[in-house]
Amino acid sequence: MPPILEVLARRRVDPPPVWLMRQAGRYLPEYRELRERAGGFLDLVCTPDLAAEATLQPVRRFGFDAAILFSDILVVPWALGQELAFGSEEGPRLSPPLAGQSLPLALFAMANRPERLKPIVETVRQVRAALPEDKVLLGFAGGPWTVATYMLAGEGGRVEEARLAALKDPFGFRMLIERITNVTAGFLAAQIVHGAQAVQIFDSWAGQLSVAEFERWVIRPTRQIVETIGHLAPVIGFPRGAGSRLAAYARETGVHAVALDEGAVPDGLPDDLPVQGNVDPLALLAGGEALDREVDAVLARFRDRPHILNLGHGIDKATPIAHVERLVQRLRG
Ligand code: 1CP
Repeated sequence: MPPILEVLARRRVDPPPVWLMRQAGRYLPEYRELRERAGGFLDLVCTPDLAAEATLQPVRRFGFDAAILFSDILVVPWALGQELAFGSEEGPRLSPPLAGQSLPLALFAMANRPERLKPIVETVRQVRAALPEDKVLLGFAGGPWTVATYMLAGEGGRVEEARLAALKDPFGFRMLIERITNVTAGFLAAQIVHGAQAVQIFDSWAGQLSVAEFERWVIRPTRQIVETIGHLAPVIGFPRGAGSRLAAYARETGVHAVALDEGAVPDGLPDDLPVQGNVDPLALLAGGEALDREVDAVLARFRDRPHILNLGHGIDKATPIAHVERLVQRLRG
């Protein structure tokens, strides 16, 4: 069995297997070349030959134990009918933003475009066919809460927009979360059926919620996804910034593993629950002895648990390739 699947089945592997969040991307010259060739990020995502190549590049270069599907969490709002643009400098944009609109009406009137996701599922098929047997293909999607924050604000980082909508119109917001949850479960099921061997749910904006909001908008929809697809393949949950609510998240969602951000500690998690993480991306950017110390500390922290080595968040695009090589070398000796 490939090492990552061993760990997800609650067995320790020594040294732990490794992959990195955002392992495909702009820090790789071969990725920049491919993106240029495709014309833009969304074109790259929707051209299966090229997206498969982007998925495989980091595994080929560094020998990571997993490939993660080259796609983005924002393709789900795109399939729900919002327009999506990835500029070359500023972050991605969804239009029109839902903030300020009547959510029940906007949702009712939105043109569903599920066919937009078909090329992405085709990428999954191609990657699995090309990937060596000892490497695992990971599918993914955004957590419904995080996806909703982008749909409301039209861009990243403005969580207040979603919190306000949820407070002012709990019924409309719940309809939005349910729509996202259903499409996400279907999309993940399609990825699994076509070759993804495990999936990760990225809830990047799960921090800074009230206790009630976290329960309602993070835990509950995640549990619903796990209930729908969790028997098909293991689910890794990544509630970034969950802090002291991490244990409740793990227990109540039923995820098979939790991905920890660089500030998270495993206190309160069951001893045999697989964990993933949590090297500080800034230590990877710094490199040298600071990186060695960080890798050693993370390995020591999770020595007694089933553990997949990863970052606490995505790789910074200024990260030198030599630093990634050093991390793998430090791990495998
Ligand atoms: O060419 C480019 O423009 C590169 C930038 C890029 C890349 C490589 C974006 C824009 N998305 C991606 C791919 C991507 N995104 C992957 C693929 C595989 C891999 O990990 O190698 C994954 C898993 C994601 C997930 C994603 N997209 C998240 C969750 C993880 C996280 O970083 O918190 C989020 C929040 C996004 C939205 C997004 N897409 C891209 C950017 C720059 C952002 C963040 C925007 C913002 O919040 O302002």
